[in-house]
Amino acid sequence: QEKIYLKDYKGPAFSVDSVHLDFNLNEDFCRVRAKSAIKQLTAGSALHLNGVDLKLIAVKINGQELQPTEYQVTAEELIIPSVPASFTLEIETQLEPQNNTSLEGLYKSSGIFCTQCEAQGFRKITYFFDRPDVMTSYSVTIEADKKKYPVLLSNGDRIKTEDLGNGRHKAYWSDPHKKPCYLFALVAGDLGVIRDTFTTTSGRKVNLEVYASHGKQDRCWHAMDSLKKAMTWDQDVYGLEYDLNDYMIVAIDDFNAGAMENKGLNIFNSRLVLADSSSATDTDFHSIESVVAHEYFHNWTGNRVTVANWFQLSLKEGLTVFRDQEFSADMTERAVQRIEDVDALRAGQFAEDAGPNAHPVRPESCMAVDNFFTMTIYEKGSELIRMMQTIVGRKGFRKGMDEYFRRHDGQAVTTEDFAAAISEPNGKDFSQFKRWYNQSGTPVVSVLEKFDAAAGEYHLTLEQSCPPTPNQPTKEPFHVPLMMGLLDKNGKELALNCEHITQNTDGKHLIELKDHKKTFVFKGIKERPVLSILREFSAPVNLHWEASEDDLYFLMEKDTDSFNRREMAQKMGLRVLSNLIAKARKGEALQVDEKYINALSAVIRDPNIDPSFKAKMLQLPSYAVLAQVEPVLDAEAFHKARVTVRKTIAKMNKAALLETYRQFHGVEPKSRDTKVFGHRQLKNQALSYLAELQDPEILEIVNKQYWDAQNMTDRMTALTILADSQSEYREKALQHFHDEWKNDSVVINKWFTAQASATSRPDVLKDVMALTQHPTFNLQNPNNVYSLLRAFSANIVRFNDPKLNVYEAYADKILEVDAKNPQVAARLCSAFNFVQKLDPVMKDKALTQIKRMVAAPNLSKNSRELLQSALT
Ligand code: HT7
Ligand code: ZN
Repeated sequence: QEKIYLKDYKGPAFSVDSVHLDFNLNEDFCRVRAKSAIKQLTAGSALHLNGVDLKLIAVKINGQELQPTEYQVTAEELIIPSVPASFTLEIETQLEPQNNTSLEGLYKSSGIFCTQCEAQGFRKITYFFDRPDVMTSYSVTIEADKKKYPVLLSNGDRIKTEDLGNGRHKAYWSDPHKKPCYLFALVAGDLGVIRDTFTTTSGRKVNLEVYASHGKQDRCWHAMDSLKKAMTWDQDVYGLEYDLNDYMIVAIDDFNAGAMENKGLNIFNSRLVLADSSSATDTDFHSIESVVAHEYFHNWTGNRVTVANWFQLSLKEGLTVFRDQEFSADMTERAVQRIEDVDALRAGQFAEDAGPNAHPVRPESCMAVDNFFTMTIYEKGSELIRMMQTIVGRKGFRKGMDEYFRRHDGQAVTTEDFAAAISEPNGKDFSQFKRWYNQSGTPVVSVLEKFDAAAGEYHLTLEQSCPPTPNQPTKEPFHVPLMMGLLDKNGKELALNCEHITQNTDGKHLIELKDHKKTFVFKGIKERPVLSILREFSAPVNLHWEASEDDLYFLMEKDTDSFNRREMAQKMGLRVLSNLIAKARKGEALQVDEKYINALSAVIRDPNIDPSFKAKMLQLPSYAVLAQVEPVLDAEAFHKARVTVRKTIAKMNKAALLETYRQFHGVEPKSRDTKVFGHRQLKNQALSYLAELQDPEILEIVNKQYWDAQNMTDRMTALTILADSQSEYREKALQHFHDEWKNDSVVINKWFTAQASATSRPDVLKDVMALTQHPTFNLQNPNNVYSLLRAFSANIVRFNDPKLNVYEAYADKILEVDAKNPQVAARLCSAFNFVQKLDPVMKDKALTQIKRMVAAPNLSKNSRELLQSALT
């Protein structure tokens, strides 16, 4: 299949001053008339317009209809070899949105017409320059049946609505801001709405509207509150105001991703809008707040300044993820937010960077542009922005952001442009730093320490390397900002007397490692200090540091950097688990290290640790992390080791865990305060530890929590525990949840996930396959697919169970989904990223299935690209 390359990128040969789109929506077809004012930028260019799955009705240039001999239609283009220097182009196409299962372009979801144009969906609406560097002014008219589609929305300003007198009506919209076509949006349907207003710093009154299906309006207020918080934050932190009179959010049930930042008209997956305490967990509320903010922040980082081509996707996504992470940190607890973000980065992005689909943050090539929407582009991209901020300090970063908008507002630009805007006003040289954009793989930083008591010197040697990744066998050294400190034996920060240490404007001490290897000498150190390095996870690297156990336990207790306290707990957890995994693989008995249990027990019993932070301290390293650090992905051994540790902790701390549970259970069950959220998290974690004991008395508490729950967090915690048990309470609770929520397209997904995520039940494959046939499951609904099939693939223990034939069943499902919706199928393919980590028998089974899928005659290029690389 054909690849596209960044090196082949050429600027557009035409510009479009304006486009008018006229939609005539009907039940069995939709007519689109597009009228564009076009100018040649490169004289004599043939006109190549992108278009896929379109029925072309007519083409006119300057009002004259073209004869079929005057143009050419291919599977992906409309080509007009000869056009004037400046002209009006009219194109009429016909679509069938009701049969569009790919959920890109114009499609129907639960009776509502809606669009998804990023990355290349606009070409399924009309023939156009479907590339982000062609920015145009849009006006739109939408005509539809008035009763069935009373709400007609598009981008920008609402001009008027006309009653056409024949049961149909027509809405007129005009967007004053130039935009690329991927930000175009249309919604037509019968929707409920909630309204509010927001007045910007400079006095613009903005009408805020959140649309959802009728009866769901009450669940939209959290999204509305989140939007107002985001608007305030962007003004306060970056001085950025909203620039239109209306801001609309529409919740849609069938949506490939989370949400879409279309100018003035965000379209959201319903699961990221709808929430109240009986239907949504604390985590759902948190995700909604952060995604609503993310899409809002795109208005400046993505829409006002957009990408020159899709290879630059991280320019907007990495930057906007960074902005939403910082927003969340300000709305909640900074350290806890950072821990969550780094956990997600490690579990997902580090795995991606170590697997067959590793790619740079600014990739060089691809087969399917949609495959660019990865954790590397988003989450690693965000880490790159964070490192820039760490290097220049917050004030310096704000100066750089101001400069970025001053230089590039209204333009389509590159990651190079961004780096220049941040570095130049701060007098920094980012030429080496930019390697982070071009080189894939997670760098390793090795730490070697030496204390010279006689000289009063502490020597810190840092050496960096980066494992080979696809097409990149060797790497140049990165510019790595390492935030650090040295502690005395009481945990006090020592003054750092080292010529290479810098202090950024936020007062943080930094080593900027640029060499392959370098020793940093700290003078005036009287006693052996304890090193705390990579504070706040200041760079996305793997640290190889053979610190002594004593130092790790010391830092766990005393480090002034909260992130590192938890990090040391993880490090110790990994050492203990690796040891047990090795034993389990040899069939030896498992005994958990006493010191480790004592350290975690001390955390459980310490009343001075903040509850939400305590919950993070008590988490064991995830299966996803184990799969990366262990030489072999041995699901059974992982499970044995992890369960043994959890059980031992529970056994040794049964009374203390019960006390924690009782202290916080039932307190302010409806509150959404961050503090209460933390209390609930801790007491539910205590319960899940206790459940490892499988005591009837504990299962009774779990069951009672299920039935008495006054919020979804408590209910789901109990259901998840029961779903993974052989308890007599299991079936009744699952049945009840199903009966309660079977008609709720958002909530029922939790029921699928609870069953697909069970690690201890041997029957999960059977359960999952039976659920794919369940009347509430629809293989064409992405949320159903993700919450059942993708959740199952994330269940590393059962997905890689050697006793089950999982890979074959899963491959069948990928093929089935791929035939309808390639984007969703491609997201399922990442389950095979660990293939090189499997033992020979399992690897062979996985490769057999991958080969079978690649050989399937009509496999989409999305899935093909991801699977093929797993074979090389
Ligand atoms: N910019 C949006 C990405 C997106 C998307 C990508 C591929 C397929 C469907 C999609 N829907 C939305 C979301 C964001 O990052 O803000
Ligand atoms: Zn985004």
